Amino acid sequence: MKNIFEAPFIKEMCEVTANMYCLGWDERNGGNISVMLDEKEVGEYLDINDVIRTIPTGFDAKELIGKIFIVTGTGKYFKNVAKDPENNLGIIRIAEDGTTAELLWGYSDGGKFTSELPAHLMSHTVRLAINPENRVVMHCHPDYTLAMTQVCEVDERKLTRILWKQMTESIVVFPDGVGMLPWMVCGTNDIGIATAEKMKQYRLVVWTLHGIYGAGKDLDETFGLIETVEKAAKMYMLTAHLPAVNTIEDKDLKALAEAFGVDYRKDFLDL
Ligand code: 2HA
Ligand code: ZN
Repeated sequence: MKNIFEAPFIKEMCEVTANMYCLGWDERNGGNISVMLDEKEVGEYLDINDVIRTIPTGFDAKELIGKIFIVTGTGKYFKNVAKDPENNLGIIRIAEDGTTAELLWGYSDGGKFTSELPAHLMSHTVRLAINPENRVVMHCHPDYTLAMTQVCEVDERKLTRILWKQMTESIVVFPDGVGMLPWMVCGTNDIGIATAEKMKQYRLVVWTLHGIYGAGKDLDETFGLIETVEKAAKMYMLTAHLPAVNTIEDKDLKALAEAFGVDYRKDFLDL
């Protein structure tokens, strides 16, 4: 058996949580990440038949039965993941009943997965149906994205248009736009269902006065999506109170999307 602390999936989780903490996106126990792992790869580091304990998830994830995920722990701090991955992370498999998680590694102090597991697993299910390569769901609390939700209406067309117009990269990176939910109680099946519903159209979903969800094929892609939204939100919050002298017009957004060959939300432009 190989040393699990050397496994790429553990090292990447340590790196990404440290980066997110340093960017200020994950204060205290804020944020959570889940990554679907390849059973064969996990089997090089763990006896996947050895279940440490079982933990009810509180909902039915029948489309994900048998799938293995590495998930950040509830109440755990991103700041601490790299120095103690075995306590702050867990590797779980969705059991045959669809409603139980089998712990294969981690949560070593008796803990469990993030309270946002419903939003994660429901989002995985939806994104996998759209793109079988999807592996990652990531949630965090980036400053400017959050600030924007204080001053922008809960209107994803309006939000996306503002973000697209802040900088050239935006429409190229997230041509599918950004979904937006009104403020809701977090950690519930309801917010999980609402997020997954948005994930049918978007890889990015903003939670008003809370944070953002991103989904992608790997940690880099997902982090990059959120990073680009946050950069655009920052440009907006730095300049919204000043007269805009130079702006990207709708015809420019169309030209950009066409130049980069991205399939964008045409109904989000006024042409
Ligand atoms: O895990 O961010 O949304 C802490 C949170 C809850
Ligand atoms: Zn949160």
